[in-house]
Amino acid sequence: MKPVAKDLDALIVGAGFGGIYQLYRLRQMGLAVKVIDMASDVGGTWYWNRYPGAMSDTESFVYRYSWDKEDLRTYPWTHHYVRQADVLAYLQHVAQRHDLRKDMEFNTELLAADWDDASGLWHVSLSTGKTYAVRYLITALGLLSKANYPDIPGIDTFQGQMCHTAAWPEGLDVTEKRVGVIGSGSTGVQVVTALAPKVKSLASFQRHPQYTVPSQDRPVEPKYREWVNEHYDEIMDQVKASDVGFGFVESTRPFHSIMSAKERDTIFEDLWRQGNGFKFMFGGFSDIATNKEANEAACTFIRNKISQIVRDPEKARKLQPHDYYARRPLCDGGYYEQFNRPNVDIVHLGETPITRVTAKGIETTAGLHELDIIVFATGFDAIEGNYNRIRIRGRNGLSLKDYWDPTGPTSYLGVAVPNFPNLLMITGPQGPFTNLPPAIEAHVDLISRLIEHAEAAAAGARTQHETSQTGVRLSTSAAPVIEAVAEAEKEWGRECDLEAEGSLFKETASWIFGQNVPGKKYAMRFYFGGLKAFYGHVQRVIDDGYAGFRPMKPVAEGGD
Ligand code: FAD
Ligand code: NA7
Repeated sequence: MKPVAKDLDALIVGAGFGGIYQLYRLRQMGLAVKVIDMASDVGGTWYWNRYPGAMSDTESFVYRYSWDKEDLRTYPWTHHYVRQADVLAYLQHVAQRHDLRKDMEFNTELLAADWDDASGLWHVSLSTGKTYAVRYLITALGLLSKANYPDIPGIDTFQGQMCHTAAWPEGLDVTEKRVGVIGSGSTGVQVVTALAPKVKSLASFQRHPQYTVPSQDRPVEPKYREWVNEHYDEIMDQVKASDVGFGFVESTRPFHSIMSAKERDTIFEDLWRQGNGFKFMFGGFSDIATNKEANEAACTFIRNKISQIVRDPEKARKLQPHDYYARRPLCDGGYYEQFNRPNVDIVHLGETPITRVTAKGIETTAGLHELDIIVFATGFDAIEGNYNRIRIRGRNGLSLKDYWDPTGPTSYLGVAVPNFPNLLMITGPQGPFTNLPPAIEAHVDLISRLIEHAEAAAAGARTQHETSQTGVRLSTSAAPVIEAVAEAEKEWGRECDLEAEGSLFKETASWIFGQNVPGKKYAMRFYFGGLKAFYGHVQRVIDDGYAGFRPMKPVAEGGD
């Protein structure tokens, strides 16, 4: 039988932070690599999410790659937080600087991928009609790339304009418009804050109120930038040796080590003035996310702030959350303040649920809100949503969707899944829950080392073959294969469970555990052990000869 020809060493799907860096690394290894993305340019999240107010909630100095030291020190950023256009420009700049676009193909969606055991290749089908046979299929699909549209009766009858924040229509004019925003997560908070001063009226349709703290964004002083530049090595080392990787030192002080309520409030007040959601949650006390009393103290502090900021007591009441402060912590540029505008209202869907959308607007049990524009800030079918829309089949035709269906999405270290050889995921399920660029770098580094090791092992096997003088054709056992073993995946799942033990995040409904989309399974979708521990796990796996992966040492004919 004629052997199947390999078109590429690796196909990388996704041109965001993950795909860009992975291309850079594999190209340095001399492999033939291509990146595809269904977008028309690089950027990923920052290509798609162009809604007014879109910005990072990680501070600028650590929301970037750490591997290009010169660029780190010379690339400009004007504010303490980067806006969507800034991150997009940065990623475009990185692609340009390293001449990466020549190996990228845009407006191209991966539709299907089938593993072929005989050739040790993935056969992929693209929306352009092209097919490729590739050794490694690397998915850099992101955690949040499949938008979640709510299923509300009558939605198709609306005669105004509707849009999701992740697909904001270019040039949409909101001035003098009556706008309804559904959703008050990170995105809802940002878009409401940005739209409120511009529109005729804004109604925020809120299912769960949110705890959010100020970002305290401000322009960057030259002296601060100088300090950052001088300390960038230490900063990036600290990020990788921390839990959440947000560029501040996490507190080791338990809430109950401070007995005075006044002193505790002073700590919260100081954090509020410094800004940043992750810092507020993890920078003052060590146990806000695990100790119920500590959590409630933070909640009370924020609720009091809402009462102080929002002048209308009825609006303030509706905006006050009463569940745990245990979703991805948010920060904002003056969110609660917007509700002091006479043109901005809050609709508490817990009290007056949406009954339907009509031609004229959104109807709740309290009546009709007439609208010109409905904005869906309703988030994403996160993590496996990005994978399940692709038909991925591993060994013996097993589909990834079916493999994940009984338990929810699982993996080994967030990068590999048993039965799916040479499928390597960047930020796959059960990867670290942290600031993402350093987590992405950890995954890209592991994937690059795995490939390097597998290629070397296969080359060794081929050399053995050629010198054996048996005249036998090269067997598939000499094709590089990277595959997680089932027990390693299970053990990693147990590790993820263990790390989330006692976390209030587990008891609070959000996309992190899959509770934002009807029908999704509640499952452990992240590793909560922190970046330092994750880097440690990865290093141990490497030091133990890629423990948890099928042996990749040079093999003899027929064996593996
Ligand atoms: P993405 O940037 O999501 O890129 C994935 C790419 O894959 C997309 O371009 C998509 O088009 C492409 N793709 C998916 N499926 C296919 C397919 N089948 N075929 C072809 N292409 C495909 N994280 C932080 O750490 N800090 C923050 O402050 C922060 N702010 C955020 C704000 C918003 C509004 C959002 C939505 C996310 C934010 N995130 C933040 C998370 C953010 O997604 C990551 O930080 C980071 O940008 C992810 O990069 P990525 O390359 O892994 O994935
Ligand atoms: P999120 O955090 O999932 O927030 C989505 C919001 O939309 C949230 O308030 C949801 O309410 C609301 N929602 C979702 N479906 C509905 C329906 N059917 N009706 C009413 N309200 C609904 O997504 P974001 O885009 O804000 O943020 C995602 C991540 O991106 C964020 O963590 C950052 O990492 C950046 P709920 O609270 O579920 O009741």
